[in-house]
Amino acid sequence: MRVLFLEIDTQREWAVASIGPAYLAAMIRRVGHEAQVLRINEDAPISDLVEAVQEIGPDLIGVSLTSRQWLGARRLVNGLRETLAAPVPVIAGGLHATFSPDATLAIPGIDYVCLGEGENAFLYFVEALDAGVTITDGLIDNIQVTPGHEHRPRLGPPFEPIDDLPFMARDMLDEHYGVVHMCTQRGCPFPCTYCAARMYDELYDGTGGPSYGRRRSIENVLAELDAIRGAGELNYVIFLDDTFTIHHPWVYEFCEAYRAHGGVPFSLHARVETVSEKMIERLAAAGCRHIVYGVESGSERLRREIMQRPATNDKIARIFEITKQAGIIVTANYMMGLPGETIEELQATIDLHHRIRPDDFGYFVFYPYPGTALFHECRDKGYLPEDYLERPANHRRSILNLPGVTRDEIAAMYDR
Ligand code: B12
Ligand code: SF4
Repeated sequence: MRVLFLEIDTQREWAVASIGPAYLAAMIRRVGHEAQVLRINEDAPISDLVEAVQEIGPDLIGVSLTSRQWLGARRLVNGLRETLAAPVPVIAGGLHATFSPDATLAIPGIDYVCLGEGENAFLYFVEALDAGVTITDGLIDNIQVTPGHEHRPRLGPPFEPIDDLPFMARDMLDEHYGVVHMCTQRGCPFPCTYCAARMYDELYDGTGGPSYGRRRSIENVLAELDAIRGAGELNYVIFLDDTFTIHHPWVYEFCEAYRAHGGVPFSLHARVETVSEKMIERLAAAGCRHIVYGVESGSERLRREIMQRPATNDKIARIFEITKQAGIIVTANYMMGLPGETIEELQATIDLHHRIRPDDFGYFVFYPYPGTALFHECRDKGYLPEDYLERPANHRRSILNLPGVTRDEIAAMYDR
């Protein structure tokens, strides 16, 4: 089978495309299928897509969806289906498709949805299509064909052992100058109420089977780095893991082994509660040059009561200090416009920012991602507009009707 993955670029083209397809491509290539990726902007003319698809001639199209990509994907896939004389089957997967499967399947042009982890499901699916089998609901774990709760598929167990996953197909990403992206784990054990990433953990918790959260062995991670080095340049590693600094014995052992293995500079994401002075020292010695922390808000109340992130401002300030002293560049990520947030609390975020003085920061207006606890709260309390799926998710403009702050107030604070 010749499989084409569509990468829908939204406001900007990210340096790395979706990671999921890079794993899926590696998985199906192992048994002889072909895979490639086509990047297309959400606003591209349909004719560009049609032309490219006709040239490539895929037997199957796969599209990985975040909530940001969903509207663009809908337009493009829909247009493709209307234009092509001989339709190519299309399957969608990823976090948005997993938590909005019915809306995704309702798009004319999307024929199948993959819920949850994709490696096994996609392999069986491709093999079945290749064998000429008609895919129906219930035939393949994780694969849904017809919209509706009653058609929800059984979830197969997460792929085990995780070390047996093939390394990502790096030609599916957009890596240059030896700057590479790595995943050492799947899942995150924390309960942040706004986070879509952790919802896979919860999805699999409900199956009674093995948990989604697991980590590769250090040898396996180093073997992937060796393979990259063997194939070209390796100058910087960006660890994409949600929270790299969990499982402390693993992290300490990794720091030793990584340093002994060449210690290429690297960056990672962390939560302040998961690091200590000792850990920062070890990470710095191993080559860590940059840490991104989720600070989210300057209001301890909001973090504790609404976000389930109980760290204090003092703790955050201390960890920022330690990180900077270790010579590590530090980025803070913030959110604004959460349910229950007041104008004073928005101001508290700016105040905390001035106190911790990160080297860099990212700031995003809160968007309620389907599946999350705050999505349900916003829907139940009437903050979520009926047509939320029709409204683009973007960084600046809230889609919510909140009681405490208006959209304009949030946008003004965003601009400040
Ligand atoms: C790395 C990363 C990025 C990278 C790469 C993006 C990507 N989609 O992989 C970059 C830097 C580009 C990025 C950007 C952004 N990201 Co980001 N990112 C992540 C992160 C931390 C890890 C993703 C990852 O490596 N996963 C590992 C792979 C193996 O898992 P996976 O993607 O789920 O794929 C598996 C299955 O979903 C399935 N699958 C996936 N695609 C497909 C397709 C088919 C056809 C099939 C069959 C199956 C399938 O099979 C895969 C293998 O098991 C996740 C958090 C997370 N843990 O998911 C957030 C996350 C995906 N990002 C998120 C967001 C919001 C953003 C941004 C908007 C930034 C921001 N403001 O927060 C932008 C928007 C990007 C976009 N184009 O839409 C949200 C998305 C929530 C949602 N419902 O949409 C997440 C979940 C984090 C969160 N806030 O909760 N991100
Ligand atoms: S720590 Fe980060 S990845 Fe984990 S649940 Fe919270 S926001 Fe999500």
